[in-house]
Amino acid sequence: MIPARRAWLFPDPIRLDPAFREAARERGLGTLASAVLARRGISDAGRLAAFLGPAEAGLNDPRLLPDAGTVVERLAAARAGGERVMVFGDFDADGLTALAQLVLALRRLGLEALPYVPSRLDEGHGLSMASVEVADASGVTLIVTVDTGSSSVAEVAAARRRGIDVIITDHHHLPETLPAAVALVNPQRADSAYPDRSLAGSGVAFTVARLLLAELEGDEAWALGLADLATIGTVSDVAPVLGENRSIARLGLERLRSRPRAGIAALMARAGVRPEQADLETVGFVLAPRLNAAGRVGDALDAAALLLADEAGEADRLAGVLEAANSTRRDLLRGALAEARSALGLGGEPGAVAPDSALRDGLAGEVVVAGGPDGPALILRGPWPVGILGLVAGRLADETGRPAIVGTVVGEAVRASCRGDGRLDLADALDACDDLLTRHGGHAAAAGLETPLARWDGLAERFLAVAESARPDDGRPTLAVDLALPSQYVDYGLFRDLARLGPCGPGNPEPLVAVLGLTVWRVRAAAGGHTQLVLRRDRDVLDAIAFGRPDLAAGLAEGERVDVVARLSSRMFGGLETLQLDVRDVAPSGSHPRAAAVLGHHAARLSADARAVEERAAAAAAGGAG
Ligand SMILES: [Mn+2]
Repeated sequence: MIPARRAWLFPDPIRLDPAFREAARERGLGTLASAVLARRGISDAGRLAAFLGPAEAGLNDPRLLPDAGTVVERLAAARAGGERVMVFGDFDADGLTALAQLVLALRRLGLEALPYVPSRLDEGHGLSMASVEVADASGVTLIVTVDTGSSSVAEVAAARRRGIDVIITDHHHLPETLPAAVALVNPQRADSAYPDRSLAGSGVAFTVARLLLAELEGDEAWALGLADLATIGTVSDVAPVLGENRSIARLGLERLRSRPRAGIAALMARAGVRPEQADLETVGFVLAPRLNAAGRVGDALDAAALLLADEAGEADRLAGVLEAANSTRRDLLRGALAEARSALGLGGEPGAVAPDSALRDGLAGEVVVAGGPDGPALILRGPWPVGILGLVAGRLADETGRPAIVGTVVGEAVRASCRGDGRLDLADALDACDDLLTRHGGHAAAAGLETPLARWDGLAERFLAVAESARPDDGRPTLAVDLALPSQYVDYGLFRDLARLGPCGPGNPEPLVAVLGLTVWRVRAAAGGHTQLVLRRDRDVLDAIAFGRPDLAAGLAEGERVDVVARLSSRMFGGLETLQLDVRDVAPSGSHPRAAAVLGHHAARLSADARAVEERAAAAAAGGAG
């Protein structure tokens, strides 16, 4: 018998608002799927209508953006005066897709728009002094930032001194002192009347493009065609696919599938993805990593050029450059992970290779680990490029269920990326280390920091203490369950209902169902390290597949009683669509107290029903006799 690999988090009971329940029924959505939606904040009739209605209806009025009027006026003046405008992006996929959208929108308005992407290593985040100098030398009189700039007080002041206006469009947290920009379009502003605060940088750029096209060209519909780019940035930035972001994703996927722009089509072709099958996983695992790879190990400007390309030959050439950057990134990551795992005593992955020294870019040195292997957090630094630190930290955190800080030495300092375990709030934890840091930023799940090399050990010690105080009793990674049901309640109707929650992605994950009270009927290893299962319930069986779980084939015996957590999926079998469980974890049936409670409750109700039937039969018999 195999114990659960993860700590299953069962959903709290929820009472559905009667009007909401009624609205769901009218739209043909069952109670179980309605409960999942309600737990995700779609809990009244109005929100349900927006969720299930047409995608466009879920977009907000762009004129509600802070400083919307000023933005329109300033760009109208720029167009009238034939000004040259620089669009300053960021080097990640959110910044690059935001940049492409605004460049395309400004060009559509007849403006001359120059894209500028800073270097991750030399310029870092925020509007850079180097870009202000380039703007000045190129006769630019207006800079529009995307996905960055809210903290760039000195750089905006420097631009002003040179007679260059700056419009900031961004979604990052605002500092106390704001830059003296002409406009600061950031839904995070305390005085923002914009209804949605979860837009990514590319979502803000999309909304600004809608604003400008509507107000200056009377053609907002054209701007809606940028939704594919906004979708890539939104997913890449792990912004929740709910609310306006979900509407953007629905519009964007439609565009990606039906008429992908040249650069995206070329990227998908090289990755072997058919456009009509694109979903948010394609966006998150195929498109975003390739765009990011340019900024990590190459030149992010190549990715910007790819997004702006309108000719297939040029798009294909640039897609090749990004494909190569992506495989370099993959090799670097594999090597760094092998080194990190071995230094941490986690055991290596078979086939992992040490990174090619040519890829090291002059980096040398050994891996330094702080704290023991069983500590509350993993803290290490090694000879790795800045661009892959976040990827290494993310993998280590995923694999071990512990927060991870992964750094590299840059000059006299250590730069590091931090990824959380879903429990410890990294922003709070780093605040507690503030006096040891040169700078830090980020949010609960992901953050970055820089500290003088001499303070690294002190930082590690402090962070471990903070993490220790927040350490969970159960060290296993968690698995959030959306519904817990006796297996009899799982059917094709539930699968269809849950499919209406899509598109799924960060913040709106694929619903997971704890299917309780099954018997292993058949179990066999499948090619590629998977396990195929046939699970029996009362009257019939369910097909199931557990990807990446070869251990189940060896560890489960036929006849064993199990509970599984699974995503409901369907597959074609003999010309028929049948339900299949995409199994994420398996546990002995009833081993989780909540699973036992659900099964016990169900059994009690069944026996109460049986008793009622018996009593009715007895009463009928008695009546017949009397
Ligand atoms: Mn962003």
